[in-house]
Amino acid sequence: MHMWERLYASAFEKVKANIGNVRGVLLAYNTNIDAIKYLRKDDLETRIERAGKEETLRYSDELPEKITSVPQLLGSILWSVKRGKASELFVESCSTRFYMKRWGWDELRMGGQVGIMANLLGGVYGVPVIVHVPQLSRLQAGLFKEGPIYVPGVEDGKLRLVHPGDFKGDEESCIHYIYEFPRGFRIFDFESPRENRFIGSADDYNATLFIRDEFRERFDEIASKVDLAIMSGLQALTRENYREPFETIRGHLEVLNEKNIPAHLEFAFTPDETVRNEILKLLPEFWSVGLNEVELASIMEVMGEKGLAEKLLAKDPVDPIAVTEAMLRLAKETGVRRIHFHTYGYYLALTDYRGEFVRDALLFAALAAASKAKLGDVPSINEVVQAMGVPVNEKVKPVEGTLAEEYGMRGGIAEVDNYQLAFVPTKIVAKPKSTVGIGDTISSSAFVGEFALEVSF
Ligand code: 8BR
Ligand code: 8BR
Ligand code: GLC
Repeated sequence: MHMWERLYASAFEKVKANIGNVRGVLLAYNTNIDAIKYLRKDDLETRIERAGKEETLRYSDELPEKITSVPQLLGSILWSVKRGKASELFVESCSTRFYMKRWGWDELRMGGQVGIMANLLGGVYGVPVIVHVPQLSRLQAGLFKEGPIYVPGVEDGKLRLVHPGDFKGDEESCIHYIYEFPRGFRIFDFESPRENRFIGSADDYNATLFIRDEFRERFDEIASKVDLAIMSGLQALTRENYREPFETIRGHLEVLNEKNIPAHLEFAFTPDETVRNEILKLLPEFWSVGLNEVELASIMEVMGEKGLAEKLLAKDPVDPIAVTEAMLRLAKETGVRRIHFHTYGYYLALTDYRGEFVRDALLFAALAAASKAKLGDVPSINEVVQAMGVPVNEKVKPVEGTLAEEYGMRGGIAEVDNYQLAFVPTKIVAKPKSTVGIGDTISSSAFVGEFALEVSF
């Protein structure tokens, strides 16, 4: 059998056997509802004509900062389609929110890094999770899977953990409208080079990183129930509003570090450069960080590494030497102990510790990602096994060759500048159902999978 197929099979068995060792994972901060609409050419064209084609097309050249009108919404969708690139903007105007609501959706799905990871870790892997849900409406509660998924509440001065479905109360719904399009989607003279989505978020809580009282007042108690933490949701903050949430997060990280609880930051594209810089300053408090090529390039930019940033975006598949150099720069600058990079076709992890379990956790994550791409959701651990049938991406052969030549990599593991570099070629689903949330699936499976294997040693 092909070496990678063998490694895939054994990694899956090992992670599956050990994932139950994890006592609990804290997930904070962003949870929302994703209303997914699969775009149709005729429908979109008619809407653009009606809203005013000329004005709409202007926004397809340059994204607005936020959405305050229907032409801005439709133009931003076109911006994504034209480039095959993801983008996410806050929708401020009520009339545009109402327009999106009437336009409708094909599917309601759990959204936000926290929500997606909660359903995967708690609902599929059976790992207990405590989740931060800024607003828990009945609609939001209904999207949580069964399983050891908990939200904290305070009753008679006591902290109580309940499944979101048992939460008494009905708060607001934070809805993100996800407009998905396939590779080759044609509209007017444009054709999308790859599948992707545009997100318009009608959400007044996650965008400003609203943090619930239970998490402000009882964080110590909450943290004492977990082994690991994953944080995300800092991406929509701006230079005007980041200060207060950052202070709270810094406090949370202090508590986690005092208790020796490794915290992972799931990076997401952060358009505001000031906020990106502040995240960089916060990274030394994290054990681990997860990101893709666009996100790594955006960090290299604020670190003054423009040349590296350009190299990261120049080739497909992404040049692994540029990635490794960028990861080394980031690790040395911040002291973060683990950097997990994912891109279309392969993942890399740079760690200041060694062991095959790092690579094995990446392999497990790639199976979960293929399942998520194929079905839009990971329904059960059995579906993760099914992904074993998806072929390993042949296009990354040269990537593996380059790593072997440059760093003497063998079996996906090399030693680089006193760090371990782990590599895996991923399985790519030819016709994915949707693209949203695959990154979260990859990062959480790898981080928690790695810990499960490590503690079993
Ligand atoms: P991928 O689809 O390959 O991930 O790259 C598309 C990238 O577009 C996203 O990763 C993200 O970096 C970027 N993006 C997002 Br999301 N929002 C954006 C925005 N408001 N402006 C410009 N780029 C954005
Ligand atoms: P981000 O949204 O954070 O960029 O994560 C997306 C990741 O999903 C990519 O890095 C890639 O590894 C993975 N992915 C994509 Br996009 N399409 C996939 C597919 N069809 N099959 C498997 N993985 C995919
Ligand atoms: C962002 C979006 C959310 C989506 C998630 C997927 O957090 O706001 O709607 O579910 O990304 O990664």
